[in-house]
Amino acid sequence: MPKASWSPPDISQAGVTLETFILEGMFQVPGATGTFTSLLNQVALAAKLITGRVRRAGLADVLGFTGDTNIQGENVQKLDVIANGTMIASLKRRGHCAALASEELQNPVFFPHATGGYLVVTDPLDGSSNIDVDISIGTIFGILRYDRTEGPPTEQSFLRTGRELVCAGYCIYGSSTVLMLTTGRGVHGFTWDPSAGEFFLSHENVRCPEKGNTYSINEGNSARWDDKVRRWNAFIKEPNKQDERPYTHRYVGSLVADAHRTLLRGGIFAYPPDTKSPEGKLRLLYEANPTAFIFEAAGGKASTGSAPILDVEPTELHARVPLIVGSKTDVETFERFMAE
Ligand code: AFP
Repeated sequence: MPKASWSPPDISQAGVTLETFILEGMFQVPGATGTFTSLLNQVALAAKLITGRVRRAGLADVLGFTGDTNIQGENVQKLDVIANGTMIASLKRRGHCAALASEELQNPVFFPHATGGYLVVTDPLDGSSNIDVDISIGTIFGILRYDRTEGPPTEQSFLRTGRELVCAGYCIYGSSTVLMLTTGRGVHGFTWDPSAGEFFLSHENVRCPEKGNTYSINEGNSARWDDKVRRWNAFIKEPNKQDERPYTHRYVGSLVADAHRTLLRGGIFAYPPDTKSPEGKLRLLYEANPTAFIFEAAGGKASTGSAPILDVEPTELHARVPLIVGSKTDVETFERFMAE
């Protein structure tokens, strides 16, 4: 009989909850007041509540459209509204978040009674078109510090580069629910255990592989790409054993899912500009910046094709940007084609 390769997990390693992990991080910061820790816990609470709604969606009459369109001109799904409302309610509660900018709302939501100095940017439910067909979706968020001595925040307060994020993360509602998080030093992942009602540390100090062999792009847009993107796309599919070409193609159509796979396995995700979306399709503040912040913290790279995403100066709340993220080598190869 073949020897079993599985042995029971080391029970002594179980039990680092997200809350414990965040608290222990706070204890390492001299003078920390607990505000940031508490804010992060509220973001995690929203993720817990949203995962509950997502998991029961087919039973709770929350699938399908509301009949409205959002600021992006997209049809709003019932779960989009629920996720957005959950995020707002959760962040309003403790008064650490002074204002929130969301994909779902034309203008930021201001919390006038807040005393804390943080701003949150979020896509509360990314990948909406996948909701009704049970494909992975997620929540993306980023946290910026806000100097309260400057008076109440305005829309302008959000228009800062991704370098100024103090924290970014996403929660993927996939085959399991996983929350990935970074404050810039290391990326860590926590898996939701519904029986315990807790997120437990499951991916410690994630590093994006230096190079992968998977590419992720909406190939249906190829007629709209420019020649440089087409040349890169042809290159990635050319056979060449030395650098593992042709790459395998994977595309979910939820940024969270495509980014999560790319972060863990390596390779590249690209949403370049095309004739339909000349500025790119993805939103800078609450999709591209948090994703870029995570990839950089994990040793990967995030680019517009010619410059780091984190250096892009936002011109408006819902600005769009080309987004190329993944393994350092793979993103550099893409940039080389764009520079030719
Ligand atoms: P939806 O939330 O409208 O489904 O958009 C998802 C998204 O913003 C991002 O999550 C995907 O990576 C990208 O759009 C997919 O866009 P295409 O459908 O054009 O490939």
